[in-house]
Amino acid sequence: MEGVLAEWLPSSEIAPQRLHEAMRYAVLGGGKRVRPLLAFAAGEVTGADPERVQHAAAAVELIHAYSLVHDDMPAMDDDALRRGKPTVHVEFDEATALLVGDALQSLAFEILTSGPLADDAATQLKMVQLLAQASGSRGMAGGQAIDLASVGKPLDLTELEFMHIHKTGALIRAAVLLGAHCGRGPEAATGALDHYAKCIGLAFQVVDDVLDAEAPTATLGKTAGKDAANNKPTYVSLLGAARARDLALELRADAHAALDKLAVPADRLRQLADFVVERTF
Ligand code: GRG
Repeated sequence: MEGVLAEWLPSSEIAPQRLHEAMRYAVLGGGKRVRPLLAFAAGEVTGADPERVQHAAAAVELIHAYSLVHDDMPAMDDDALRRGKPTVHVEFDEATALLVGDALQSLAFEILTSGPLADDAATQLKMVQLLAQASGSRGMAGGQAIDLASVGKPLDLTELEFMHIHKTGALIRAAVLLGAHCGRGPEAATGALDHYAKCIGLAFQVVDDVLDAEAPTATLGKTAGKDAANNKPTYVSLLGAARARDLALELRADAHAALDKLAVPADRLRQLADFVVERTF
């Protein structure tokens, strides 16, 4: 994955050098790469060629990287540390950080349309639509808007879940579905994979809230304790850490149960659900 991303990102020796350098800084050498791993694991279920999946996975990871760059900016979460290093607007400047996000988003769609990634053009068109919807105002960007509007407000569990299904869950779901669409007959597996993806997308966020409250900055590679400092509603503020962890375990059990409906074992997807709830960073 690192090699694929490094290859798609323009060289920092090509003009505009500073923008390209900042794009590479934002994407390379950090991050758990959970979304690409999910795309590869879902692709296994539909017998997808990894040579195809790697490009779909790169597209999703670039959208994710763009979202982190913009989220860290002063107008949003205003953070100075990401993936263990200074955030893009701190290392470069705000205008560059804005452009990095813009350019990474465009590059994601360039990658998704640069060669055959599915058995037929209609399926690939569906993949482009899936990623566009997952990133847009009815997906991640919409979730972020709700998040920004909810600071200091007492959301209930349903409202919190709605926000996170969009902000975090939509792109995780897209990673799973895009990987699956690189293979044969993805629609046969889509229902079960969709349910799996929704469960782990939410579990990912529940665990993120617990880690923000409990893990040290050095382990996370980003500033810990920000949710409480910013008076943000989270699963920990609503349920307490112990019940939030129980919820993550319930969501994992639901995710595993969804995989049981598939015609193939899907071991890697199972392991990734485990990683999502057991991770410490
Ligand atoms: C700016 C349009 C726009 C959206 C931002 C994803 C997001 C929306 C903001 C990130 C803020 C945040 C902490 C969200 C919680 C879950 C999450 C996406 C955490 C970061 O993802 P990881 O842990 O990061 O997969 P790495 O660095 O490992 O890739």
